Amino acid sequence: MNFDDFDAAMRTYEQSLDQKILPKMYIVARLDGRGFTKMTNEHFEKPFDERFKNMMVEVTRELMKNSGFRVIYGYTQSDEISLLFAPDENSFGRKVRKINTTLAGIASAKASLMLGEVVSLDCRIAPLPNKKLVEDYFSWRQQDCFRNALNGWCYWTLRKEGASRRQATSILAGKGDDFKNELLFERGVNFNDTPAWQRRGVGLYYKEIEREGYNPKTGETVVSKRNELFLDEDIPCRQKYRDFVTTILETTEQDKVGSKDQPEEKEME
Ligand SMILES: Nc1nc2c(ncn2[C@@H]2O[C@H](COP(=O)(O)OP(=O)(O)O)[C@@H](O)[C@H]2O)c(=O)[nH]1
Ligand SMILES: [Mg+2]
Repeated sequence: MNFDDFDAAMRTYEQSLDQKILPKMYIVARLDGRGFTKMTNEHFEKPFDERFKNMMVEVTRELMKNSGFRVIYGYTQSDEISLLFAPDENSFGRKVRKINTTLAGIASAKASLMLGEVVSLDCRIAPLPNKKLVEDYFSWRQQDCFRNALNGWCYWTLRKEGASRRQATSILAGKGDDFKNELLFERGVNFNDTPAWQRRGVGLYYKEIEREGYNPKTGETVVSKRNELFLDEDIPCRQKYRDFVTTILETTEQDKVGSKDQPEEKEME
């Protein structure tokens, strides 16, 4: 068999598990730290550490700016990151394998460099058929954030009071939000006053920002508009969060329509 035939025959096996995300499906990728319970216990304050959150923000930023995929919204809470792709993102023919491995590789490398030890994040994709499900997805992750934050605050408050792992877990088992809020309140913590990033997570998206610059040729100060990645540590919740996510998606879709009509505006981006 000549090499070309051999090559084609072998590639058939390699490509036998390849899947592509169907056209028109919205793509959301979620990365999650592997074994981060152990790693965070060793290096970070419990239940929350601003340094850990800042690290996850920097990993999100790296994925949004340097992965080669057009990501229009990044959301991070706890040890996870969700990325919403631009609807017309067709890189690598929307191959699941390429998206997962590229994103997991970049996130793992960035987090390892920041921590100074090898850590990894996995990646999975949710292809979502409509905007309502994109809203549902992000609302779901935000509700997960809220529940984990409330539970984490209770658990570590009890542990710091002297409760064992087992005792703290059994006190909280099967209890609702009211019980947990009350438990904290009795100990002088108003859960609603804890930082918003802990209860809601944080978002990153592009925003038009005006920058003042100096033109050395004319000696004038000029104002230019630039699309910059903006970190929002006070994102809304519930229905307002759903509307916020849809606005980001619809703005991207409208921009695309606008840029076809006015090609000169596209150059400004
Ligand atoms: N100490 C600390 N731990 C955190 C922080 N944010 C998230 N974590 C932990 O990260 C872990 C994430 O959960 P999960 O992905 O299910 O655990 P994994 O399978 O060990 O990665 C939980 O144990 C959280 O308590 C933080 O700010 N500080
Ligand atoms: Mg994890």
